[in-house]
Amino acid sequence: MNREEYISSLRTDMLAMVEEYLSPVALRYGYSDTPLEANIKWRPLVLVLGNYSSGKSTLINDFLGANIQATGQAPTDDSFTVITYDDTESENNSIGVTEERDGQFLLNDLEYPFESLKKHGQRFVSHFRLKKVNSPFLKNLAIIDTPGMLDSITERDRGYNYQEVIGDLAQIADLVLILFDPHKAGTVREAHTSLRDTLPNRTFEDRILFVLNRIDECTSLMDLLQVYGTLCWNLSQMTGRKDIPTIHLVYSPQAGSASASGVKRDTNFLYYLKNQREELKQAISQAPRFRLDHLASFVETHGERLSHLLEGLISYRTQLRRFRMKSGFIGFLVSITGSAATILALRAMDILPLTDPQVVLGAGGILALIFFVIWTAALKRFSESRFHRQQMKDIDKLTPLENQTRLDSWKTIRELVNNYLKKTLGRFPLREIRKEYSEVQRVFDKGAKEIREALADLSNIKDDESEEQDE
Ligand SMILES: Nc1nc2c(ncn2[C@@H]2O[C@H](COP(=O)(O)OP(=O)(O)O)[C@@H](O)[C@H]2O)c(=O)[nH]1
Ligand SMILES: [Mg+2]
Repeated sequence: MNREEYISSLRTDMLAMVEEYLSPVALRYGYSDTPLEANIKWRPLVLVLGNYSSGKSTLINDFLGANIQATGQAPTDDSFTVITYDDTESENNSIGVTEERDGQFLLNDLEYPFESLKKHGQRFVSHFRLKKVNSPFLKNLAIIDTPGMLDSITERDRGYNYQEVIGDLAQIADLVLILFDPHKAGTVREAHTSLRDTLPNRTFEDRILFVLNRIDECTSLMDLLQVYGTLCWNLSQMTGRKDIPTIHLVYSPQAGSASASGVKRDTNFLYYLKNQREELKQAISQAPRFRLDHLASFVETHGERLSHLLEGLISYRTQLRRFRMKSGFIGFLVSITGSAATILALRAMDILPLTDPQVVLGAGGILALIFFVIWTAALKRFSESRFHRQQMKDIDKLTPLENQTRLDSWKTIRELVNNYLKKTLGRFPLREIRKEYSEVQRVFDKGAKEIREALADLSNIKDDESEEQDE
């Protein structure tokens, strides 16, 4: 089996697992409105973010090998454009747009993973579009070009919540490119905040590629170093970390020479940096591999949260059972004592001729039974609802929250547990939930582990192959 087939069969397995075990649970308890696999079933996806005129569209055109996206100094394009491969077109034709569709289509056609973005409203729909392009670069991945960030534009001007949109897109994407340019090195706080809030911690760093673009516009090596320094400083301010992520230094030779006229610059330093654009292209073409990483952490994250949710419900039911058993036992004792006391009292008062021990026993038994029935009815009516209220008040005590991971996952499902218990008043079948729990656990433990192992194997395959090529 070659690499591509291996990756694709792993993907199919993972999707089947999510579809069969995680999605039904997610839908039943309101964890998600759409089947979970809808987010991950499409092709590997690269999201390109950055300031306006940082060169996003120029870079994309460069990779595609044709002028597909409009470019220009002013904020030309205010749309989110999904650019994907057209399987129906032959590659012999010159590269170009073969089909265009609008946002309405893109959000409603279930082949695409964007259904969950419907919530952003009509203004967003009119700024969302699809382009099919017959470029070989898109064979294994799709790209999203985005409108630039503009500090001066508010949500009201845009008519939709930009931060939330890129947060949602970043969740679906396997790789996120963030572009800076020397003029505005480090003013993408907006993007960073929403990425930080939406991407899971453990994959956050791996999934982002930082790019300093248009470096040909630096006036000298010193100037470039200064820009680089500023960018690093801003990045560490945003990430709260001291180590600096890799920053790809790139520029577009065509765009560069077109704009260079008149200005005198010492761009000899570019000679040493000429390869970075190719490296970036290489890094992006790894998107299908990142897709597997993404899938593994997708399964881990949602598996963890869903099993936490079920754990909360199971804990409620187990405690309810314990409470019932305890009250039942007390009820039993109370009934025996009560009936014995009644019989003794009746005898002492000489009301009934209770002399025959068999009659005494029989009467005692019946009395005890009556007491017990009354007790149980009262229990159901009053003390169980008190138990329920108490549990709802102490809902955070349902499951142990011993570390940050547990606290984080609890935070995401606490409301759902609360709602479900409220809705059902705690009356739901324990056995069914136990079954769901063990299935989700299995996917979470085994599935995620398997795919991580497979990923390790995969990097071995790659090493071997490249060694062979080297020889
Ligand atoms: N000098 C130079 N200009 C560039 C480079 N990349 C893009 N440009 C120019 O910058 C302007 C904005 O580019 P565009 O791709 O539209 O930016 P976007 O708004 O981020 O999509 C255009 O006029 C491009 O020609 C580059 O690497 N060097
Ligand atoms: Mg653009």
